Amino acid sequence: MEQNGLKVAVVGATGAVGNLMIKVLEERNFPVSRLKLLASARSVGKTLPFRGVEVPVEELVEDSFKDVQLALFSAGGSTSKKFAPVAARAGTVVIDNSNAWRMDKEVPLVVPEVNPEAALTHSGIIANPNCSTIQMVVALKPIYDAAGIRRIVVTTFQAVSGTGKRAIEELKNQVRDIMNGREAVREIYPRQIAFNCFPQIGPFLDNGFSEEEMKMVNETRKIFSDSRIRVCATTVRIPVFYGHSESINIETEKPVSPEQVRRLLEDAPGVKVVDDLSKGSYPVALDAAGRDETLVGRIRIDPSVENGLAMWVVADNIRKGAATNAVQIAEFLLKSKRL
Ligand code: 25A
Ligand code: L14
Repeated sequence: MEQNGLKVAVVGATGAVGNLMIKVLEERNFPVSRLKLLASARSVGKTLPFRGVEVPVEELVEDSFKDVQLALFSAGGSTSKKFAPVAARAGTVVIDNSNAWRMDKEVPLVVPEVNPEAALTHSGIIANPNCSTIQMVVALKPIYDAAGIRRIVVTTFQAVSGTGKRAIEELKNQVRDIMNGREAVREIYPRQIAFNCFPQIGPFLDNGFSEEEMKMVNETRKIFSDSRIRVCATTVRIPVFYGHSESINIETEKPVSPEQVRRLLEDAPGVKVVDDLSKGSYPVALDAAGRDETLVGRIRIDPSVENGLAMWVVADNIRKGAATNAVQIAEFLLKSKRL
């Protein structure tokens, strides 16, 4: 590890996202002088590899953050609620993947391709948005800037990895059990996930929407700093391991053609246009899995409204939707000499 790098902690290191954070720090050559891996007491005794060295997992406790300059959190909302302020008080910059701090007025909610400068206003904690929101705003930002967006209607098709390791196991086990004539066991999800899909991600709220759907509404407004943008989301769980897909319809302020949108997106950071129907090309979850770009295809006119556009947006929900976005925020802080 580099002498003059940063001392970095990953909280929730043994989880689906935490594990990938370690890998992304390695892949992107983030300057790390020492890596500290934190999880619950359950994981003490495990080690995880970083740059060819096995690093032991330590229990997360109040004084875990001494001398730690940067902490990437992905251990669930209640752990973040409790420990992110503890870390911030110790002088650590926290980039948090949970839902705990996203809508807090003091906490910036950052997607580097969309609102990087918001990160500079932090007072110790920066929030990473929800995976479904991130890929949507990455794809819509260039259109928002060029033509304005009044309204978004989005339906998601979400992979199980967003829920964590135990959900990945649940899909595997159910598929295996059903194919062997056994009954599927259900622990994490409200319905059988193997060979099924259901329109519920998180608990339902009094307004009839799920928590995940309202995250997409509120986070989009905060990231675009636009309280007037209207968003209606339906979030659906499908039996896919990695990669969220989204069907998105937007209403722009000024007219913009699918050709213009394709050109805008071809020049946009973090986006790859995969949209050539003559070759049968459009993006799918299996193509997005393991990559950091947001893939966009099926760009077409929505003839049901004035200035309507429809598109299909796919990304790896635990890379761009979580780990990669968090590391990119840290890279931006470094480049801005704020780390
Ligand atoms: O709903 P939330 O709160 O917003 O949660 C969102 C995320 O938190 C995790 C889960 O991710 C999910 O994506 N999570 C939710 N409920 C959990 C629970 N009861 C939970 N994690 C543990 N227990 P994940 O499972 O992919 O990774 C989560 C990471 O966070 C660490 N972590 C959890 N609680 C912590 C904590 N770290 C510090 N303090 C805490 N209080 C977690 O480490 C992991 O790194 P771990 O040591 O608890 O888990 C190591 C392995 O244990 C398995 N496991 C998970 N839950 C249980 C379990 N084993 C037995 N009993 C369980 N209830 C996991 O498979 C993991 O491999
Ligand atoms: O708010 O279960 O970041 O797929 C994103 C993934 C909530 C859970 C968040 C899932 C999580 C969701």
